[in-house]
Amino acid sequence: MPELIVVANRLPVEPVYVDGDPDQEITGWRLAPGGLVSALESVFRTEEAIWVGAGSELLDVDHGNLHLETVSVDARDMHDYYEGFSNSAIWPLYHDAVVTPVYHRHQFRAYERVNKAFASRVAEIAQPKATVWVHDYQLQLVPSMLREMRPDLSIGFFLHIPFPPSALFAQLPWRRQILEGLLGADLIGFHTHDDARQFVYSCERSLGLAAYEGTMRVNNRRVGVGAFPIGIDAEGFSATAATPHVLERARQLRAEMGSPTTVLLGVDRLDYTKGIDIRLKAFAEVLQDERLDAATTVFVQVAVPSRENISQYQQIRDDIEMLVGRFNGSLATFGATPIHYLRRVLEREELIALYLATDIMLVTPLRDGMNLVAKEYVACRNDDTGALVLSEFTGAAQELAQAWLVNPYDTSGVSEAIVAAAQAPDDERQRRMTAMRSTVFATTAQTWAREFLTALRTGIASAHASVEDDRDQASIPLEQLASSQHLLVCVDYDGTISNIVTDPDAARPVPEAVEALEMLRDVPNTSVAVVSGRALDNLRTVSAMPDGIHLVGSHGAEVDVPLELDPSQRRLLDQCTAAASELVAQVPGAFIEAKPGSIAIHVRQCEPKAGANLIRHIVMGPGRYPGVLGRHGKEVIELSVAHAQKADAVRALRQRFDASTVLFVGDDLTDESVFADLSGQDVGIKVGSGESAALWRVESPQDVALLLQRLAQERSTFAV
Ligand code: ADQ
Repeated sequence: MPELIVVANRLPVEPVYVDGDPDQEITGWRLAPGGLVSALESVFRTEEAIWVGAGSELLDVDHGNLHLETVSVDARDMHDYYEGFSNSAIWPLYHDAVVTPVYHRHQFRAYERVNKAFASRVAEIAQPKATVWVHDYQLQLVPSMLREMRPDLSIGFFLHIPFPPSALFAQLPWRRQILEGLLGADLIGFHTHDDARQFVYSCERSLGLAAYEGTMRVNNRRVGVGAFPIGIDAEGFSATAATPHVLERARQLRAEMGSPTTVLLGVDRLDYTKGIDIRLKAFAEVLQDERLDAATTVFVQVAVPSRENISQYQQIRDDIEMLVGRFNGSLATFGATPIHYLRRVLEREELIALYLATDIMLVTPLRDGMNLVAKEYVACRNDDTGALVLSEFTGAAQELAQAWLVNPYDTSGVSEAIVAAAQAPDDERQRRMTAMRSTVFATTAQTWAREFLTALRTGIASAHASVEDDRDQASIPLEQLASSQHLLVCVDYDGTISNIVTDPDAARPVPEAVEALEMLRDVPNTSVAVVSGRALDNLRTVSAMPDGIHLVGSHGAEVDVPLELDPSQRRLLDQCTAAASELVAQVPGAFIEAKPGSIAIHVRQCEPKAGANLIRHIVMGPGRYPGVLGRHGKEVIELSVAHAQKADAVRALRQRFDASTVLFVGDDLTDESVFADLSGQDVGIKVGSGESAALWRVESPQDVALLLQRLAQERSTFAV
């Protein structure tokens, strides 16, 4: 297994000082709080890795299987990069601009410098061909910077926060740089398909790039884009929640709250995206309207201070504390304070005891990449009790559909959901919780990391991860082809597996397409053929196809062996050639390609009008000789005396191999005869634009190569 390097803004641990005083000596290290660390921590209990994060250069610590490496950043740059560009521009922009993002050029320059410092550090320490996994919005330029320094590395990027709609992203003055920075990765992961799609749309809009089945082509490289929803260490949370002292602590907590009938809970970083103020208002409404009893209902809000140097964070903290004071002032009675507000970090066991003491968990962000708190609460409810009120605008809502889902902008809706959850019959709550628990235990932090790293290392994302463009027609049924009994793969040559070039003899196949065809050739019960309008001899020379790949030339007249004309066909061909030569001689750029059973008159190098004119004269002249078949192609007309069509050749091959299914890929008019002839489980794919009888379509020979590679990989798997 190649070396694994995780790169994140922060290190996963923080120092513990004597007496908690940062001026005193460091006595040890503990896990730093936050979503990214809590997800990855459980992964590195089993896998060794290097973790690169910002910090003092003096640091040289190992933490279990993790070796820590630091990037030292100058204090001023750190401020402009972290509080500045990362958290005052990107964070609000990516969270639907719930507060107005601010764009300062000097902050972006600091962001570039710090990203460069991270990339350089990784380039310095990474072993050849190491796997590098870059995390989150603070380091979006690292993938391309690192690729430039170390093209041998395999680079993955994961965004822990949402990706904004393309119309919103477009306001970012450095949108190109950010997209190009990310596209330096081999695989870019998001929490949801929606996020992945938004990213693809922004690449289309700002860079003119297109994605096909979760892959983008960037400077001849393939970049995978997919959805990898993060999970938690569900077993770990559940096991701690089952220990007697944690259960006892949960009972104690409830007693300390005055043994209320209903306990509600919110646990968040103190952030304006988390919707803490909304749930406070909704809760207060419920008590004011006496839908729940103020004397027997308690709402606990635990909030960890976060990014306190940024003014909006000071503002949201003030707002929340004002609301808590105001509502408690009007709703409290002696011995019953409805809102308990704790601004601090809780130890893991205390947090879990609190989850257990809670009847209704409130998770109401205005926007959240995933939200791990919702999953932690569910994982802790070993007896299937409890209820979750969850914002639709979290990644978690896409998985935990059995929660009481709410629009956090609608205070009445949130308060109604609180009442509904409080009054729901036990069996309904249990049914919902059981379903959510099975999701949380099925997709954990470990499965998330494994899926992402496997996709990065193999280049194949699971069907579940890959983004399908929902505006596209149905995706190509690759699995159906991969699992067919005997598959015959036929591809046209020019414009299908080789790019169109001016000199026909210079048309070489896309190397990845050849590799894929070779791989398919080696899979049992699979036959492969290149079916071209070119003369067989010429096709053999130009394509240089490996042995075992069948070659069909002259539109199907030559299947693996050269064509032999009878004397009358020979005479007719000579007459056509003589007549066409006279016409061609008058038009600069036109030329004749002689083939065993035909001649092709090419006009692609002619002045367009003159070319079109020449074709008309050919059609009216030798094209009308009895026994001659005229066939139009792209800027070419072909006159043949041996009347084969590509469809005849494909039919013959199908019979010869007793193929159950045919895949045919082509771009030219002459390929239409095959598309029209396909049936049943066969698949026809047209390359490029224009009318076609093919049901599926891709854009270019590079797409064809990609498709063939996928097919080869899938069919090899089926064959095992
Ligand atoms: P965060 O915005 O930090 O994460 P979240 O996913 O909820 O949000 O993770 C917070 C973590 O911190 C949880 O593990 C929680 O238990 C812990 N935590 C919160 N408050 C705490 C407290 N007072 N005491 C102790 N622990 C506390 C970012 C994105 C999310 C995404 C994660 C992971 O914003 O959308 O889910 O990364 O990708």
